[in-house]
Amino acid sequence: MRVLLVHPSPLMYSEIYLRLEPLGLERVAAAVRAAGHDVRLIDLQIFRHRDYVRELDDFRPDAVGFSVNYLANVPEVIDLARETRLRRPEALIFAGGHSVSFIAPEVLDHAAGALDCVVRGEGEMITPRLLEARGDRRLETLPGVITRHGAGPPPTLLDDLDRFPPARDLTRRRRKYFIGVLDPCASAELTRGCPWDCSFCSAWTFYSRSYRKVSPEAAAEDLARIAEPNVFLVDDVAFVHPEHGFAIGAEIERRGIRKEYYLETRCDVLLRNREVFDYWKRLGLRYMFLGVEAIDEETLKAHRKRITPNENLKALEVARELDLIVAINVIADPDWDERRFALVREWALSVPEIVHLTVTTPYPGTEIWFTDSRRLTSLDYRLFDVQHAVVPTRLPLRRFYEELVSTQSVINRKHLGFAALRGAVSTIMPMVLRGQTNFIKSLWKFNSVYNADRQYGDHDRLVTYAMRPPAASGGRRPRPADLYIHAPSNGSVRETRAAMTTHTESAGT
Ligand code: B12
Ligand code: SF4
Repeated sequence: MRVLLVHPSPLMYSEIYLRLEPLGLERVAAAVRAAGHDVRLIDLQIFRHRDYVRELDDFRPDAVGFSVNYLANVPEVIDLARETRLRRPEALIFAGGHSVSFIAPEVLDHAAGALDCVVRGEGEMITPRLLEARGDRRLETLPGVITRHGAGPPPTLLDDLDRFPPARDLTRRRRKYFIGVLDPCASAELTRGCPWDCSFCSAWTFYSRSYRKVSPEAAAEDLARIAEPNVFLVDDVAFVHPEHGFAIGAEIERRGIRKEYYLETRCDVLLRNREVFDYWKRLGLRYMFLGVEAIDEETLKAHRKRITPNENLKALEVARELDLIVAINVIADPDWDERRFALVREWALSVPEIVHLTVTTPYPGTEIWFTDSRRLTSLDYRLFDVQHAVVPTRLPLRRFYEELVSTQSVINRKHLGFAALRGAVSTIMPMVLRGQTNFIKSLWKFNSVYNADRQYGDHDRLVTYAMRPPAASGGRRPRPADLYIHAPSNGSVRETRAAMTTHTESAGT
């Protein structure tokens, strides 16, 4: 069967800093290809809609699958599915991925028949079975599959992450993938899931709080296959188990793999497992992203981050000692006033790290989607991108965006100002000489993307597909299991317990 897999366009507020390969879709593609199908993949972060239409006409797929990891992409994917139905009426058209897993019935309703089904959860095991069942009227008997007529049993977790290494050969124009100065940059996965349970996050609910590891041999084998000199590690929290990081490192050394790496982790994990990060520094670790989220105790508790401001500060010191380029995230609450923005600006300028601001956003799949009693001010999927306020702001909305943008631009100037750029010339010049210009182009985009008028104006756009607000919960916290997408497997429960034992010792909870 001819199968076309599609990744939607980038969200404009992230395109300045990065553009990364659709790793999840590449893994689904690998599984589908292993089942004997002819597979193509098109990434609309790079290609245009007209390229997609051309691909439909040339390749004439029997099945088309869309990846919907991001809520903000929902309207685009529904429109693409409708267009696809017109051009390929007999094709099996489906969607899968992180966000759509939490809102499958409403997306099927919006699509009004343009989507045959939504696949909840991990796609590797179920997609080949779904293709086999094409034409069967009872697709919804398959695990994780939802149609307008019913839903199959909950999806199960992939028992072995070593299977189906990403089909990177299917992504075209790979030189377009980059993150900051890591240009070009590939992506890889060493672990999947997160054992913590922050109230604003859906990474743990999607994977039912499981935590699984790729074997050191398979991880190194995958890295060895990567042609790019730089690698973004997509793990939610890198090196929760230091011995796993050391074992992969040993394989990397044995094979003589030399790359530069970017990873994301928690401050307490860095404090506890400093040696493994130190070791990876020697292997090529260059960038680290730390989810600090808040600078005061009360907000950290509200996020259930299970860490103190003091631990966060200590972790920043450790990262500085390791001489890594560190970016940190702080969550701006719509309740912030001018004084609070000023405080954060002052703090951000006082630390050498790159501070990134996102806006508190209750998402389907998170606990705050149910508990945040504040009324949603928008049901436009496109605004749920952590750069817009979708609950009432204390400041007038426009003023809120002015404060947000001015805080972001002060921080941006600190890192990308003339003096900072002069220091980066030695990094940039070789890239330019190699024709790698993603990073250099991104330097001039800030003002056109982060712009209070534009962000405020986004609220006036016509809403064709409105989100379904959460059922009234009276502000009650839902049971974790009610948020989970997958039915946890025995192996994954064992792994999670092991991860949590280490975590509990450190957090004292
Ligand atoms: C890596 C990552 C990124 C990369 C994205 C790379 C890319 N192009 O896809 C970068 C750094 C660019 C990124 C950016 C952002 N991200 Co992000 N990201 C992640 C992260 C940590 C891992 C995703 C990943 O690669 N996993 C590994 C692969 C193998 O899994 P996967 O993609 O989920 O795919 C599997 C399944 O979902 C499914 N599947 C996926 N596609 C399809 C398609 C079909 C047809 C089928 C059947 C199945 C299927 O099968 C795959 C294999 O099992 C997730 C958290 C998480 N754990 O999921 C957050 C996450 C997805 N990101 C999130 C957010 C908020 C963002 C940003 C908006 C943040 C910002 N500050 O701007 C931006 C927006 C990016 C954009 N669209 O332009 C949120 C999503 C929120 C939401 N509900 O929309 C998440 C859940 C993080 C969180 N803690 O809440 N992100
Ligand atoms: S530690 Fe990170 S990935 Fe895990 S639940 Fe918290 S925010 Fe999400």
